[in-house]
Amino acid sequence: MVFGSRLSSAAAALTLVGQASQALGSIQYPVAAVTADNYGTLNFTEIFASGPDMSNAAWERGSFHGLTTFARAAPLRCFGADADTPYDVAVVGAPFDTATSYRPGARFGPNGIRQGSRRLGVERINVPAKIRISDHLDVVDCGDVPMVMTDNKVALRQLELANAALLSHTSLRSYSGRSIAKDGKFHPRVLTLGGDHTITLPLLRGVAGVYGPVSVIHFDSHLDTWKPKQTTGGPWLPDEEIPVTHGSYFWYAYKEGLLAPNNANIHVGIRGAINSWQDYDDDYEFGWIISHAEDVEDVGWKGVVKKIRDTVGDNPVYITLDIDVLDPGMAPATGTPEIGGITTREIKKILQGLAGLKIVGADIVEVAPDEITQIAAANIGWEILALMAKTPLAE
Ligand SMILES: [Mn+2]
Repeated sequence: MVFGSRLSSAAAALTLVGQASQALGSIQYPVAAVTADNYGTLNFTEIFASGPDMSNAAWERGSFHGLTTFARAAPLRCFGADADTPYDVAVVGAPFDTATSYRPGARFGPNGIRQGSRRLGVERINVPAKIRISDHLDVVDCGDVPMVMTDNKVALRQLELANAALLSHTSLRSYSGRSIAKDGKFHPRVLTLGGDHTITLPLLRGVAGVYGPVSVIHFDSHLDTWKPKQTTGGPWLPDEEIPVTHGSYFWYAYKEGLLAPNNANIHVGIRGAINSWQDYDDDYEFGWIISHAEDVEDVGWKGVVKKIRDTVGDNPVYITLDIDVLDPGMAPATGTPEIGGITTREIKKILQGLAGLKIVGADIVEVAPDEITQIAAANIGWEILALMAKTPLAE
């Protein structure tokens, strides 16, 4: 009997589909009017000339259709035909995960984060931050940097060159006052979507090249200042020749002089296990202050914000955020998850508390995406763009 009733409802459904097809068949479509622009985006302007706004601009910004760029930013061929088009912020993907120590998958991070950003928009209002990013910044999405998976040195060099190319431009907008860049020009900012955390090393080389050593605000459950590890047995390599990983890139950054001196760099959300207290001594020696995840409980987000601001002062600031700073209940899809993390509501409050700092660049890393994690990462990216919008890069 059950089988029989299924058959009859299937037959009814077929009839409805048939009627719908007939109805659609009576509509006259001026198909010849559909054109594609340089991005391959369909242009319905002529069809809907007197109807709803279906121009390219609206088409690209749909929340579930059109091109998937970060927060509906305009797509730009930043390394090709549009290389001379000015912008204020370039969002770019770094699909790289071959220097991770545990779970890979962050090569899928950039497009996962873009997917997670579809209900956001650079033209939408961030209510608690009281800002519309597009009122202050022209944000573009450059797509992803090609990074080979067969040789990490080559891959990281590819990213370094691409990042330097973006940073070398003059930004669309300028600010009153003197630029904080070494060459006195106003440069665009780059928000990089990772990728495992190793990518931060070539990205720091880029901003340090433009601004000099930067104060880093590092959101993570791990220190990432580990000295390069020798393999057992000889012959020993010089430290500089040991391949960089997602846990040692800050050691290289310190050795290369990319970090602001006098312990003006801060880790936030730290809680990972260590092998020896020597790791903490080394970390301090390499220029860092630590705020543990428990601080959010002990001194509240305001206390954490105060500690961050006291540490970085008026320096140029680079933000790097490992999604594992969040609790795995809110961001499970990451390389090295640690329980007892910060909540999405807390990270928003902390980031909003950094308004006015001179944010010269940022990255979000270690997203080996699932839907929950990519939505969290996307919202964090949107908050960082709002911060940039509140941050003139002038003295
Ligand atoms: Mn990390």
